[in-house]
Amino acid sequence: MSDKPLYVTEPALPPFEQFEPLLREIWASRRLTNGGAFATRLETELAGYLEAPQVSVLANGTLALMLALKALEVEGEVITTPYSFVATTHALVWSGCTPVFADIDPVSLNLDPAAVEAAITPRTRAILAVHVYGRPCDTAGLQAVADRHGLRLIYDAAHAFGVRLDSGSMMAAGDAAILSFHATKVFHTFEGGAIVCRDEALKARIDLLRNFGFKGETRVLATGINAKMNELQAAFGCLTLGSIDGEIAARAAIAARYRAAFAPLTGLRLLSGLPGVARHNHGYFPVFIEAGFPLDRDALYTRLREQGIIARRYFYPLISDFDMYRDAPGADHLPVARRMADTVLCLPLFGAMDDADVARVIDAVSAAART
Ligand code: T4K
Repeated sequence: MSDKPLYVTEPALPPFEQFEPLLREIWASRRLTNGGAFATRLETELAGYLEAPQVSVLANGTLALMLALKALEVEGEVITTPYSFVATTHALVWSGCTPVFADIDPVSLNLDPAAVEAAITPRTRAILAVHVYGRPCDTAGLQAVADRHGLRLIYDAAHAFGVRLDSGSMMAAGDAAILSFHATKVFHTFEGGAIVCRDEALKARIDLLRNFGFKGETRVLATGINAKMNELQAAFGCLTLGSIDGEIAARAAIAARYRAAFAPLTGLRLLSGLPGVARHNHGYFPVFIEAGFPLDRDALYTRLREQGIIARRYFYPLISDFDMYRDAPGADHLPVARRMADTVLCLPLFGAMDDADVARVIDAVSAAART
């Protein structure tokens, strides 16, 4: 059996020869960034693929969050989830907002609309929800809360690329959604991100903000930032968008093998599918190590690591447990999120895993279950 490290993910990479002609095009054009041809093409192609009217490609997902908040003029308190990657909350603070944590729903693992409504104060201006692991939020429930209280609703859809709903595009909900195209994501551009929205004027504002606020050569209309996607990133995205459905299908097949192998194990809980999801993207494979499993979560994490299987505890600790957020409103009462964070383990899942890799994970977890 191989002892090479098996990481939680591995970026999908096309054969290098396929990238080379695109590199040559960039070299020939000498246009490296600032709204080049590949960035423009990627926006058009993503709009088609994601069924999203307006797409702005950006340098990364964190800047996408910051720009969405800025473009929508969000200030004051923003209700958000503690069960996410820390960038979700960091972006709020970088944007001058005050994060307020609300608990998550135990099934979707996303913000519970009732908990959001209970956390609203006269200072609340927006909701920043996350489709964690690509599992859709209760978008109707959250929109109803936002509408009742006149709040902006932004989705951190960093994990949700390629998820399809029976009802249509996952990207249609809220005022805007952001995506991450980081190397660890199902669809990636090394680093990268995007904001998706319906409103043409909002896209125009985002495009202004991502380039320092410049309108033409001499006018600066807003305090923008540099959040542009460069041509290398964009060309890579144009190339790999063509193979993304294959990547997702390969992941789906591995996830199905995991589910079949792990379903009989006592104390290892798999997530149930959510109604209305036509296609999941299998960006992550979280399992929850509960009473009845012979090892606790951290012991299983260590056991797998000793065998070169580098699973990850996404998302532990809760964001609200990091020092800078401990005293934030809501941080002291998040029982559902805490239970999930304390029991979760994300197993390796990526399209290039071969049969032996998959068997290695299944065998290691099954052996631990017999400890
Ligand atoms: N919102 C949400 C909900 C997010 O999850 C994220 C990012 C963001 C916002 C912010 O988006 P970005 O600004 O990042 O675009 C990783 C990623 O850095 C981060 O993008 C991601 N979420 C988060 C969930 O995971 P780490 O610190 O766990 O990454 P790292 O370097 O430990 O990588 C994990 C494994 O992946 C490695 O053990 C090996 C493999 N790997 C990683 C990289 C970078 C590779 O094989 N090749 C690589 O190039 O944060």
